[in-house]
Amino acid sequence: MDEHHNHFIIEEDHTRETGQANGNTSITKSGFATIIGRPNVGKSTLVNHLVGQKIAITSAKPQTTRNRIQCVLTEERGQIVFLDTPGVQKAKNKLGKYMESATFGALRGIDLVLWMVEPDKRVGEKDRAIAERLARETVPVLLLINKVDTIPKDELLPVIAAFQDVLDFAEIIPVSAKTGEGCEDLVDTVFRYLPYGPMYFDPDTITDQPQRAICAEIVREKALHVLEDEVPHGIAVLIDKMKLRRGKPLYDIDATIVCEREGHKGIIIGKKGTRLKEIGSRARYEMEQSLGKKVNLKLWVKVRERWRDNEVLMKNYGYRKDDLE
Ligand SMILES: Nc1nc2c(ncn2[C@@H]2O[C@H](COP(=O)(O)OP(=O)(O)OP(=O)(O)O)[C@@H](O)[C@H]2O)c(=O)[nH]1
Ligand SMILES: [Mg+2]
Repeated sequence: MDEHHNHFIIEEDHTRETGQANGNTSITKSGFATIIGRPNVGKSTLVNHLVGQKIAITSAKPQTTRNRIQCVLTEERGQIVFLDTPGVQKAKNKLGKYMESATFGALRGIDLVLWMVEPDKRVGEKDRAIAERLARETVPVLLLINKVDTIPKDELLPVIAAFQDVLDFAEIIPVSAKTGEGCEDLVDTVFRYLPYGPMYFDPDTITDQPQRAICAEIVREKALHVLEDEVPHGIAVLIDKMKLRRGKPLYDIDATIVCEREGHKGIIIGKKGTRLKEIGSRARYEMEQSLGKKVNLKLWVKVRERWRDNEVLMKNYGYRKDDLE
């Protein structure tokens, strides 16, 4: 992030023309907007909707997102880089600490914070703690009241009033990441707050996530959907092999689901392997959508006790502290 930061300092007046090569002069805006909030409020659902592609996995279970994920929205008027982050929650292990760094580190060197909340007028302690943390930020904070499709219109004003009491917001925008309501307004507003400047990424870029990481996340998402209770929270997914078959539009992918206990392994596999099969067929379908090619997916399950407190294992599974710098 630091190099971007320098970039802002160099471009003091925040105006710069681009597109001069072909004689056209167009002025673009570009910058970074971090989405932060409690688990399960809909952060990842929103970024997927905004960039028009499923990049970040989502589920009805809290703590779905574990890494910081960049999703890029490019329009003629400029480029917004959204940073999706893990939901703010008390860390219970090293993975939790890692997730915390992924979230709060995403507040450095950015242009705008989008704080997402549920449409509930009782502002809980956890949201108050987030407000206190955000009060220290110098960049503008937009409040996104998500899931407005779940409440009657007349319940919105009391929610707005309640949150206005906890922080000084640049704007408050009601949205529904599910139906898309309010999202155009949101994008217009974000652009208003971004500085003028050239785009950071090629217009074709949608995310910083490598295809391998996306495939691993797809398997984890399907495990979250298929498995009950605490089991999916102890899961990591490793892509052991991902290879395009010679001369064929087909990927051979081997992936391992890592869990924390022998008992969990049995649950994941299920009677006669039915549950693992279910995870596999759902994951394969979505990988094919994402890769635009056929996929031959083989899934394995192994136990690594307390991997969430083991930095070496965490690194292997894609949770690398160095990547968060
Ligand atoms: N009705 C409704 N449901 C939504 C909306 N946005 C998200 N959801 C649902 O809320 C749940 C959580 O969504 P996620 O996008 O995974 O939430 P998150 O904030 O990324 O959660 P973490 O990654 O755990 O922090 C999912 O079941 C979504 O389908 C919305 O606008 N309306
Ligand atoms: Mg998420």
